[in-house]
Amino acid sequence: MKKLVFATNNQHKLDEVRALLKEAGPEIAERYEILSLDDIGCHADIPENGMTFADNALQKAEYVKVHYNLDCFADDSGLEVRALGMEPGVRSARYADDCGYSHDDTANVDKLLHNMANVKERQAQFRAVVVLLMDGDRYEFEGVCRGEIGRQREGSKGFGYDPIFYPEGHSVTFAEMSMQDKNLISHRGKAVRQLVKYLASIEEKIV
Ligand code: ITT
Repeated sequence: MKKLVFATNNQHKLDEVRALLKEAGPEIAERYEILSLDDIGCHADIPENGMTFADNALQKAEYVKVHYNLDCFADDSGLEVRALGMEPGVRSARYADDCGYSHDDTANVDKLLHNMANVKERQAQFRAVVVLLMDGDRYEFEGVCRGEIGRQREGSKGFGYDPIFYPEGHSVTFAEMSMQDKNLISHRGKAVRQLVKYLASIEEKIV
């Protein structure tokens, strides 16, 4: 079984990605073991100060590669709101902290709802960029999920901005959906399915 580290401190991301790999079928799930940062004894607050999602995902993956010499991947993601000039974007996790240090989902959602209070145009999208560093090569996969920002929180599942995000064509928020239903349409689901497809193609070459 090949070990692949997912360089994240976010347990929700880890759960979503493990579910996506499991759904991909036994030929993938039985060939790859997804390790968390905890599993490899990494408790660092990995720096992510890039200008783009791709920069940050690479920074996180490279940290693991450099310090642990293990094949790994990382996800950097966030919410882009059209009326706010695509903010909070790469600052999504630390939106409510002007200094950009603390990560507080409740404060982030409060700030976004406040900034959108008088805004009619509610279009937004989640974006996820996944960078894989494996066998000396680097690969990048991206997923976008369009939708709208609600006027109040609905639902209690998921994390981050899930309670205020209505994916296009749905009348419920991500926080009202099961993880499986969210994964079918989400930014991360789209990016990780490409990653899985790539991992499957390598196995096809080896077998
Ligand atoms: P790691 O860096 O350790 O992976 P993180 O939560 O800090 O975990 P990011 O730096 O990529 O992750 O920030 C992503 C933020 O964007 C996240 O904290 C949420 O606020 C928001 N976000 C991303 N994907 C989301 C999703 O599927 N649902 C809700 N909010 C999401």
